[in-house]
Amino acid sequence: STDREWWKEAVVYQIYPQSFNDSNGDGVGDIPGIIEKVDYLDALGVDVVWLNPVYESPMADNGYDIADYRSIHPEYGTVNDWERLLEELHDRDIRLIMDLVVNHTSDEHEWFQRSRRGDPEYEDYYYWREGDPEEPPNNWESFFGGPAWSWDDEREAWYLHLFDEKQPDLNWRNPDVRDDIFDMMTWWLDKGIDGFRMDVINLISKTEGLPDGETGTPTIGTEHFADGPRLGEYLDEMNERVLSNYDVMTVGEMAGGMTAEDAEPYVGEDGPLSMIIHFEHVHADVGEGGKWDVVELDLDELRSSLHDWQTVMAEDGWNCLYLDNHDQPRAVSRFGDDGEYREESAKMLATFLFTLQGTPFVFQGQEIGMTNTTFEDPEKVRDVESKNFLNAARDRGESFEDVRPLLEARSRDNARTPMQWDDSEYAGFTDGEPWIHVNDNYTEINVEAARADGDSIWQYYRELIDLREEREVFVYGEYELLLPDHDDVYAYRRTLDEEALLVVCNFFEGEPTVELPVEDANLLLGNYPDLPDEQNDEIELRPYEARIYER
Ligand code: ISL
Ligand code: CA
Repeated sequence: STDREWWKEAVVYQIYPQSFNDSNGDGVGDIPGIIEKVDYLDALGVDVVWLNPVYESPMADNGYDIADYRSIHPEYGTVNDWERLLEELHDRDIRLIMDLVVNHTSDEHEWFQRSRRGDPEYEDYYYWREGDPEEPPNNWESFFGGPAWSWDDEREAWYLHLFDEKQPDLNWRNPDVRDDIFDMMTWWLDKGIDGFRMDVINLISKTEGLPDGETGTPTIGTEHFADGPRLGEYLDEMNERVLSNYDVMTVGEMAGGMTAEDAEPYVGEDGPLSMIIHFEHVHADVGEGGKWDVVELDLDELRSSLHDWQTVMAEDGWNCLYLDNHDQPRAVSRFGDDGEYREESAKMLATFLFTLQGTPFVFQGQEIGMTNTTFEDPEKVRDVESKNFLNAARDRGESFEDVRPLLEARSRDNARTPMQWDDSEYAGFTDGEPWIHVNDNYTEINVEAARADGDSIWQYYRELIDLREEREVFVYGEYELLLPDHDDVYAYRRTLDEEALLVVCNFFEGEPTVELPVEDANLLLGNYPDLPDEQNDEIELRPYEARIYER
């Protein structure tokens, strides 16, 4: 809906701390490294930083396995460093939202340690099941492959983990668990943060009795742990006891197949969440077999998903607009062209990201068109999900070379190679040996080069950020789909009182001609330097061309 809120007008920049900037040469990005770059964020013009987890962690899943919610991972710095970061951001009017990971903890968290010992205060903090150590309690699968249960020798029982075995699921049915989580959230909010991005928040309620799931789906059991029966109740309680006491932005990540219609109760005026990270549109190049089933981009699927979210959220709710994040391959490589048309297609994707209704999220490196990487050697693979996938393939008798194209298309490591700052060794990310390889293209694709070039992707992002700040129609304008069935082009109108925008994006290399009412309109921004000299309602689009007209 179009009620005014600061977070609707904001542009969010996502920082993956491990890969952003290393200040001390140990090869791992850190908080002092981020502080060195706050002026960079200010120059880009973003309003909010979403920081991926920086809490103490054994790093089985790069920080999504938290051992202590109230401390900073030593490799990233100290609580003092974190406080300095918050201050430096706030000094520049940039807000900070933290990652809230409360579907699970690390198995090294004190709660789990005490739970596995059978400490009466904590014994019910997780999902434990006794039984035959050879046979898991049900057939649920982990999102990272393999069974969702592991046997614990100490407690002599099974425990549930929807992700890695080092990420046991918290039992939200236990009111003490909720009390502890809500206290922890309050503790962070009282430090002055501006909100949370909530990790897989729709997995916190499971079907009573934990029944077997239907077989033949990519992650067996999903219907029993995604959008579970008490999800709404838990989120409302969180809102009432914690969130409603602050003016915050809350972004809920919802795994599984959440649709706009499903999302409605959680967002909107009285909902606990400002917006939802869903996965519908990023499935437009995913086949029925799930993530590793790589298919060609289906523009119709991408468009109809986004169109649906645009329409439903306009009534009540708000959209989170993203193409890239730390779990997704680079958008320019999957939805654009990371070869000949890298610049054009990255700008086209940015055009549509910034002109739909919602809050745009930019993932580090996206603003310079960073691309997917290559894995010449299995030793280069870092991510737990990719490693499991590779091991499972090998167990089936496939070789590394067999699955290498899939890793290069889909591994989460594609998003996690170091930020490319300049063309010096290791792209200026570190003076040491980076924890993950740097993409070979850093000599060409880097921040320094992009800022020096007046026509770069980086400058284009700057312009979009400025335009969005200057013209309310970008934020609050009503959305209306045009050319609904076009095979190659996504076009729409945005209107707010007297202001109107018309956006047209060519998603492919072809050069279609489309008919749109632009004769009396001005070209506000486009991704080709030269303007077409003759303006009428027939537009001949060039490869990956994007235009924003205003009337
Ligand atoms: O990334 C995925 C598939 O490649 C998803 O299954 C992903 O794991 C899911 O979207 C949840 O993601 C979030 O929670 C995970 C963590 O590994 C991700 O980095 C995080 O974004 C578990 O905490
Ligand atoms: Ca470091």
